Amino acid sequence: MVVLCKSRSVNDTRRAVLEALSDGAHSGTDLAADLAVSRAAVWKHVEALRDAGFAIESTQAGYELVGVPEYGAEAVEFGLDAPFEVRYEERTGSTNDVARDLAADGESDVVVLAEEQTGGRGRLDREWASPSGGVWASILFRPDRPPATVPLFTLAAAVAVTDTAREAGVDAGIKWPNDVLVRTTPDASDRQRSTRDHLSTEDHRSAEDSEDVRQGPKLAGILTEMEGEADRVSWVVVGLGVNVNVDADALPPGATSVREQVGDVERRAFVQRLVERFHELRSSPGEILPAWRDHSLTLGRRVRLETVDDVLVGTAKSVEHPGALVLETEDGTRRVHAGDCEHLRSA
Ligand code: BT5
Repeated sequence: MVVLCKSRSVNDTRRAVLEALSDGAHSGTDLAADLAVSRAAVWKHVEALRDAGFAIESTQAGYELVGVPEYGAEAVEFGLDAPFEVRYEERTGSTNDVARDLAADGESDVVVLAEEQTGGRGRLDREWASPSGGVWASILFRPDRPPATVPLFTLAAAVAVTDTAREAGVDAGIKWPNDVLVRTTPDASDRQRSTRDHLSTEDHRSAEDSEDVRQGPKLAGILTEMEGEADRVSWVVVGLGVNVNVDADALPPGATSVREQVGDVERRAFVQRLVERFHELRSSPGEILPAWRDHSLTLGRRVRLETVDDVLVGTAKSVEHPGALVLETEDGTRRVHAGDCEHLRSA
């Protein structure tokens, strides 16, 4: 019988060294024996980890891990309870583009992070401001599903962002389909009005529409891209942009950040939680819609929906698989699969 044995990559060994050190001090000799590599190789991996920002002391008991870097690929991978490899770029055009290139190279289950994006994209090629301090992340995976179900992953990402933001103390909720907003109170109406005053004429859509926009500032957005055939997805990239440790001044009008709402948080833990929650949801798709409905700021609201060829005003009644919004309008029930949604003051 031939046994095929996949050899361990450098990265796998580095991860194994780190994992061992997280349990306490280990001598170079023990690590070498446990991982079936030479002592020189262990030393090289320890040096590489130090270069990546891990504080590893050489004590009498052996190597001891005493500090983890604030952010970066190794930092986020360390202790991540989800099966993803993490890549990190200090500065890149768009993490979605990096992830798409990785997909073209046949890779999967990778999270691409960037400190800063110079060409961050929203839907319909809109600009996405991505200054240093935010969480700009793209998750690449290959679900064994038909392309028509992919919008469900966008909803899952919005749920994951909302849960993570709430755990950080931000009162977040979801505006259909993919915006995470901070919930507003009546007191916030002045701020909203000023937000609206900042919107461009184009953004105002209908100047003659006298209904007030009633929605909180935007904390995060999601851009899902995919490639596939009629009955099977080849790859999906879910891009998540969350304004975390960012000054509101560095963002467009109408945006907010975790810093502005509750102060700075540990980005490493934030991304880990985000990716773990997304992984939980993609592994249990049946939970996505109920969680989305629970977190929705749109359901029950009067909304204006702008689709490719129509503008609809009505009450958002429900969201149906795989993410269509059911709208009650004066002309009856309409199901909308894609478009821009604005929350209006109740009629
Ligand atoms: C989105 O588009 O909300 C999707 C944003 C996805 C960004 C992530 S970051 C990681 C990955 N790499 C990328 O290149 N993209 C993804 P949309 O719904 O079209 O909203 C875009 C609009 O939001 C813009 O036209 C601005 O009005 C506003 N906006 C731009 N930057 C913002 C920011 N940082 N925070 C809040 N609003 C912003």
